[in-house]
Amino acid sequence: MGSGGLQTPSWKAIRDGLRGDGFAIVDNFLDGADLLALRQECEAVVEATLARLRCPYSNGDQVARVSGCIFQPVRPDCDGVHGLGGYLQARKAWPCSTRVAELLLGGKMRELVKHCLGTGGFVFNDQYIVKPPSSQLTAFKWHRDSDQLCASEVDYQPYISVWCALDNMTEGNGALTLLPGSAVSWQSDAASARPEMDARLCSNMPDSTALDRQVVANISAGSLVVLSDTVLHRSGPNLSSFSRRAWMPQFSSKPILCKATGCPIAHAVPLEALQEPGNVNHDS
Ligand SMILES: O=C(O)CCC(=O)C(=O)O
Repeated sequence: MGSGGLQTPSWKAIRDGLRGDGFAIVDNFLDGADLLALRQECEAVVEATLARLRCPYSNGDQVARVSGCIFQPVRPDCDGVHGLGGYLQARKAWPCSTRVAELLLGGKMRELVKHCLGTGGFVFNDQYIVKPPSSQLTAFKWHRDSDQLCASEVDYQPYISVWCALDNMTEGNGALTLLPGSAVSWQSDAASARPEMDARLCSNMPDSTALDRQVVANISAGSLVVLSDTVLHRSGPNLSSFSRRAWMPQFSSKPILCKATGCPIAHAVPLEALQEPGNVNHDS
């Protein structure tokens, strides 16, 4: 954490942040080559998504309306994607980049996940959040990432979101804003988290006194925020003249499954099943 330059993060500080505040900021996690690959993949994924949705990127409000500013490299509903082989197959095909797959599944990310979750973890989801320029419709209201998993048909498991800034973040372009201490106390097992999860369902708007504590993550490109799936956060609209891009892979402690079918509700790619950290075999 802390100041400038690529260095080994303080894992303890990250864990303490996650458990205490519900999030932790890690400066300069990505290097220049990571950023370049992510920005290139991001551009290709946005282009492919908007072509499918028949939406021009020049109309920021329309982009925000049709995409919700969310762009997924591998859509969970594609046939055959759920297994490890299927996921890796999809992740090496256009518009995805091999270099980003190596980052997502490789040593640096696996170490971060292991320190945060205490286990090897599973890739649960992977998405870009791109706010087109000058659009009021690009704000995200206060929410917790796992709000949508409170449905009783989902077998909830705790997870983290690794929100990586691909551009310098400011209040003017819609930086992430978090409420420290708003997360359900960190549990690595779902059974203990569940009652607290259910109790907080109706409490997504922080009271005005709590708002004094909100933290705007004015972080630079290459830095990241690790969030508990239960911490309250929001982001403002992008009123700048440039796109605002973030990459947000999510990692669960166990597969997150639909109770009725036993299928993953998004992905469930076991990081520990991959052999050499940093050396992803795309043919496995
Ligand atoms: O990137 C952002 O501005 C916020 C994204 C977010 O909160 C989410 O995807 O849950």
